[in-house]
Amino acid sequence: MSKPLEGIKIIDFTHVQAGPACTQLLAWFGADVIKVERPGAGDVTRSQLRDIPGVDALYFTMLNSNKRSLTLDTKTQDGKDILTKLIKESDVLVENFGPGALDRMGFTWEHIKEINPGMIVASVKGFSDGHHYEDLKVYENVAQCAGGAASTTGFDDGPPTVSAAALGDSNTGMHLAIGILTALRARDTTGKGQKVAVSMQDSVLNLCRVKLRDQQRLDRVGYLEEYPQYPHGTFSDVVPRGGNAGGGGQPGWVLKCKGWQTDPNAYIYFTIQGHAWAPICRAIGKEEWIDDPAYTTAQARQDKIFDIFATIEEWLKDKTKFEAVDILRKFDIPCSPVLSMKEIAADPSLRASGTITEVEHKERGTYLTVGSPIKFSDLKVEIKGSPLLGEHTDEILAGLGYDPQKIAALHEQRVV
Ligand code: CAO
Repeated sequence: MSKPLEGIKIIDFTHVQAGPACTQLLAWFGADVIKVERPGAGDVTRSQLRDIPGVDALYFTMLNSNKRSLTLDTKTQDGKDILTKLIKESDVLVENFGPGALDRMGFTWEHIKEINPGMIVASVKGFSDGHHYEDLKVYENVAQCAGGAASTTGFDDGPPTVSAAALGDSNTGMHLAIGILTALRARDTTGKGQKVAVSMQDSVLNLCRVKLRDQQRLDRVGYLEEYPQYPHGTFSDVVPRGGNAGGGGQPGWVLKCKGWQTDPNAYIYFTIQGHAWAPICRAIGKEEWIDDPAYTTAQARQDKIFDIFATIEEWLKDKTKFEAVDILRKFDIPCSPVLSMKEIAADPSLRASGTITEVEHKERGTYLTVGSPIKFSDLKVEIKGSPLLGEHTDEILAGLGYDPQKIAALHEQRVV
């Protein structure tokens, strides 16, 4: 089966997580992604957090599948010549170097455009161009703090908290992938490439837009009724940390189940949907609440929402999280067990859908990774192992017209 992005050639100058997550996605969908890495070392994640000595770390393998690897020292003249040849025949260059690094290498946007007017240059930076922090290097948690996620995550009596989800890294990579596909579509009609830039701060903020909604509501009315601080606590003039509150119009919380004393994940997330109040009362054996005016409306329930959650926890006391969800699903109640990574790794449904998948790697054997979360009716996304450092250097150079003697000399001089 041919893949939709077949024929698109991408120079992948990315490292760590934000950029690699973007190019990996495009490689899954058929693009020829050439990962350019420094000879000898490569992407720092090859050696970070290793679990097997001398073998590419999972950090690398899980973000660089389906790519080819070319080693190249782009600070040498030969390296610059090779990169220039590659730019001439590629469609996209993706990079997430520190600010200004590509320019310092001699490959400014103006210069790349001269080499190939159809080229799309896609960049991830911590902050957007012209921002007062534009010179800063940025990692995941820095972005979560700058994008409004940390100040609004965690509990009211605790410090700002970062999420385990890669809101700054992989999320920014996903935004960049959308930008690249949009620029490719534009090029189909104009024939011209363009620069696509995504900042990690902006991408985090894009996912935190409901918190900006809340800031404006707070400014206007002085309280936020869906937060645990309402109505018994106090609000300042900034959006508070909402703990595990639902955040939308449906109150929710993480509730203890049987075994919570010893199992850190013996919990469910329970949502009280307004129109599902009667089924909830039936499910937990509190039929008397169905028509009690003290409980019938969401507004009436608000000041006792934590007493209601405590009653549900009492009902959950003798049920595991899985048993509880099996009962609640029959009442159409939005809920889920809190799943550990161990449970997710073994989940038969995630295996069947390919969202959790086993991949072969030349040196490490089989490992688990997260497959495509995007499912297509006409494309089966096949996840292949990540390349070894420089695995495809010779074939890529040969494709650019270098003969075996020249390739050997480039190795000798450590250009590749
Ligand atoms: N050949 C020669 N030189 C190379 C090279 C190659 N193949 N690949 C990279 N380099 C050079 C760069 O040109 C740069 O050189 P100068 O600074 O001398 O011009 C140098 O390597 C360092 O690059 P860097 O600034 O990207 O690397 P760093 O480890 O200091 O910083 C990071 C890492 C992630 C903080 C920074 O790249 C960054 O802020 N990137 C943008 C934001 C981002 O994507 N962050 C998310 C990372 S995922 O958590």
